[in-house]
Amino acid sequence: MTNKNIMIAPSLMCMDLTKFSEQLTFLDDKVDYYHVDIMDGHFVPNITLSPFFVSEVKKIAKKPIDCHLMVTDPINYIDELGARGADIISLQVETLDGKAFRIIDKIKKNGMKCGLVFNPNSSIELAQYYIELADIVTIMTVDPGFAGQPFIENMLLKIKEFKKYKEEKKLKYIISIDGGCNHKTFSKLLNAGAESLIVGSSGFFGYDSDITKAWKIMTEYLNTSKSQLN
Ligand code: S6P
Ligand code: MG
Repeated sequence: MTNKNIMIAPSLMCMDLTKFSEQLTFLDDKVDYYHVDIMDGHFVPNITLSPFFVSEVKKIAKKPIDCHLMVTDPINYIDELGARGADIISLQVETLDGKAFRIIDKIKKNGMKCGLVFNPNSSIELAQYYIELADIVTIMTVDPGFAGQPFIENMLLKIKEFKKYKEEKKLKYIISIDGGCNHKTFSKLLNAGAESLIVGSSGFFGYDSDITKAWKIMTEYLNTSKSQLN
């Protein structure tokens, strides 16, 4: 079954920070949740948003905030992000060997939901004993670390695999996609089984510097893709 009720999560590292308040106020009654990339310069060679940024978003946003942790040691971030208003913490599965259950438990004890993120070459088996604990599973369709990278077409097969696994095991996770979600990929992503799209610079924020226009352009593309679903 393909998904017409696709969720949208703007990637805030791609927003215009000179229009922080204006853009968040515009988005808040339209999006499903916010995606906040937190990097440490070790797990990926970049540094972007921070726990402080999360608390600034929280002053305006009513929609949930999902923090995508691209950090070597995620456990150090959980308490602070919880205190600053994060609603979901998404962990890279590559950072969890030997500590997955402890970290997920900590996230849930802080009253947050837990997401799991898979790098392009990480397979579902990496998390097979704890994936049932995930509320959201995010499939990276670019290597993590930077916005505006080319979409990896092979990931369409992986999305189908995660969809099949979810159905077979009767799991609850939402299938979310991070990287290159735009008019060139919307139809393919929806057909493969994507349920939530993280939209950044190659699509939404890149369509127009005026966020009202950018939103209109994106929703028109999305509506066309939905109407063409197999
Ligand atoms: C990448 C990061 C992403 C980007 C997003 C940008 O490491 O996890 O969340 O912000 O992919 O989207 P786009 O359209 O520029 O690829
Ligand atoms: Mg991300």
